Amino acid sequence: MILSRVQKAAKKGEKLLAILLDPDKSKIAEIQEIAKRIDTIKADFILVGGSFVENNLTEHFVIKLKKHTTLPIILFPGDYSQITNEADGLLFLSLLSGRNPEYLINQQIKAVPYLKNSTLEIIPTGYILIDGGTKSSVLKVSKTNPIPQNDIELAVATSVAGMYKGKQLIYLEAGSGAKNSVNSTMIQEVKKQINIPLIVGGGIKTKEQLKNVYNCGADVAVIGTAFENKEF
Ligand code: 1GP
Repeated sequence: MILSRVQKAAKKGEKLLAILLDPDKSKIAEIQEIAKRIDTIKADFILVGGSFVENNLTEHFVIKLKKHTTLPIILFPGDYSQITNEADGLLFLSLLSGRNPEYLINQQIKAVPYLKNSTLEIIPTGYILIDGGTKSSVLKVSKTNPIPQNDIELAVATSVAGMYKGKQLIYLEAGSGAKNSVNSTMIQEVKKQINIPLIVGGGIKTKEQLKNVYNCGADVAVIGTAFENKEF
């Protein structure tokens, strides 16, 4: 089970790496090579999703990817229509930093018919957008404001509220391709105040940054763009 693996690792202080693949950007013809590279860097999970993915592409992508990897494939959908039972798990996201009901509850309701008979492991996740210095896709699609990097108090309160609401994971997200990843103080302070695993992603471009994110308290780091650009 994916969540229990993350929980156990977090307890032991073992750091996990997830590679994010966007079916809209990754070429299906290159999946074998992509899966090989993921193996080489010893990732623990593959996240699949994006803000704009055309219909059925996610399912097609996951089916192909499964042929070349044994790693758990976790959906990270920008929209309920990206849900496919071909994956292993689903980050059931609520965009807690935003005040748009569509991404707080409406998308989740729309997902239910897709999940009723599904075997996906559904993982309730508090998704918190932090200002990464660029207009992220999440910001554009959700039409919500990110939490400023210096508002540590708000990031902490939002994360703790997410935990009290029953989320099993908190995901601090600077946005794909962010100029600035989530700052060290914010990661440290959020980590101190929650007792559920913490995921951090967005704008992690170097091994040093990755190490720092782990040292500050992230249990799982997510890398998308830098992997895509073969910088990892
Ligand atoms: C985005 O956190 C992920 O949702 C990964 O971001 O593409 O910047 O690595 P990057």
